[in-house]
Amino acid sequence: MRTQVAIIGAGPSGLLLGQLLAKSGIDAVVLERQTGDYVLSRIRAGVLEQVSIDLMDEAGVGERMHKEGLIHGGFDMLFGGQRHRVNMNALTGGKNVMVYGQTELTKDLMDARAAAGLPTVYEASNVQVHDFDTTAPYVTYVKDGQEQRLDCDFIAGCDGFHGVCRASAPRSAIKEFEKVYPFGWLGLLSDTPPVHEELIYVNSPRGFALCSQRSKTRSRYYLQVPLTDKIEEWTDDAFWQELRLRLDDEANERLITGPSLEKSIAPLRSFVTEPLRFGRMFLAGDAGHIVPPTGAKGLNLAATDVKYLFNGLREYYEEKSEAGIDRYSELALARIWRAERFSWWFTQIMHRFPDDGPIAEKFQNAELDYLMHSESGLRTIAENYVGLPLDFGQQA
Ligand code: FAS
Ligand code: PHB
Repeated sequence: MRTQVAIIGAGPSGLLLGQLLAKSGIDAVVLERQTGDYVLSRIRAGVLEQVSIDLMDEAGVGERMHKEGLIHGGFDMLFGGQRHRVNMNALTGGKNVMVYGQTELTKDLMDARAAAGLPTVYEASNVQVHDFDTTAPYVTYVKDGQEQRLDCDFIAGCDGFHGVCRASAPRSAIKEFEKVYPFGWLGLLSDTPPVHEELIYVNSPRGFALCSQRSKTRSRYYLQVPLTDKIEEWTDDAFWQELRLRLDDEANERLITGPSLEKSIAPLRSFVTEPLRFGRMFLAGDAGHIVPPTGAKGLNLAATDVKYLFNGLREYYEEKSEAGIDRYSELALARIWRAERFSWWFTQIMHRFPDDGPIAEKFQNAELDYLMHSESGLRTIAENYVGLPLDFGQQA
């Protein structure tokens, strides 16, 4: 079998890239090791930047997102028993974010790909990437017990943090930067109405909490927990009880609890691979970087990687120019590092780091106090949270 672009991974990165390529008449085959249902069962991101919303529209899959997504002009930060609203809309000249679950976004992309009859091989096992340092790369995989080969012009490594593509890059050519945080996020999804119209980020003496949502009837909550915690130790009642201890009276009065639809603990890390290109193989999304979810950047960074990569591939096929693919890594990494920094910084000010001693808590309180009473402090949070412009920092 032959195609122009072999896409490894049917998560948001792979499916969005496949959709954009298809709309430009560029052939791609998506190889995914899991089933589609398994991919949809993973509960992850919830907040879209305008850049991601625009990309979904460019890919022609934005209809349900606009119908069901919730526009948020701000969010609350709760610490020291005080609630402060970050009015993103006012601080960024009218920008907002949209609450629309990654599961829904992935489903929209999956459905569009299937409706267009575009090739996706689910349950493709033992995917291997070959000769990506030549102009004739290829991919091998096993499907229904049969070894298959897919010849291509390019390989898009959209296979996430544990994928095969980054692992196949020559060690001498790759640099990895990593910071692992001394805690995880325990997430719970429930069919209960959200506790507030917008999100609430909490820094309480017992640790971080986040009150998020998926719709007017479905909520998503997170608690900072020690890395040693096991999900089976957390009953629903224990979760709700701990959440209540971290919220203020107003939220506690409004909180409606209910059975969990999903509960999981995710570790937090900052991770970046440099470069993101190895000959004819490119890394995009979690395959190339990971952010702590505090800044709601993971999915949005994946989307902008895909935008840069799609632009480069389209330029290659339409204008026979390699300028775009040559610049992919540099362009994507500039945006990635800005989002990594914001996600690290927002994690630092909103979580408890008991090992850093009491003075660290004093610094944190002083920083939060300053930020909430300074328009430029609030603006720095707002402009990073809504997402920096795609051309941020580029020469005028
Ligand atoms: P993904 O990991 O989503 O997709 C990669 C795909 O490649 C998967 O379907 C995988 O099965 C497949 N694959 C892997 N290896 C393969 C192989 N060898 N062959 C074929 N296929 C292979 N981001 C936020 O913004 N907010 C959040 O709250 C948030 N929570 C998260 C919680 C968890 C537990 C995790 C892991 C991530 C979370 N993220 C969050 C980040 C997440 O949303 C990612 O940024 C997003 O899934 C990135 O999408 P992809 O790059 O497509 O990677
Ligand atoms: C979510 O709704 O899953 C979510 C929202 C904002 C974050 C992280 C996760 O910062």
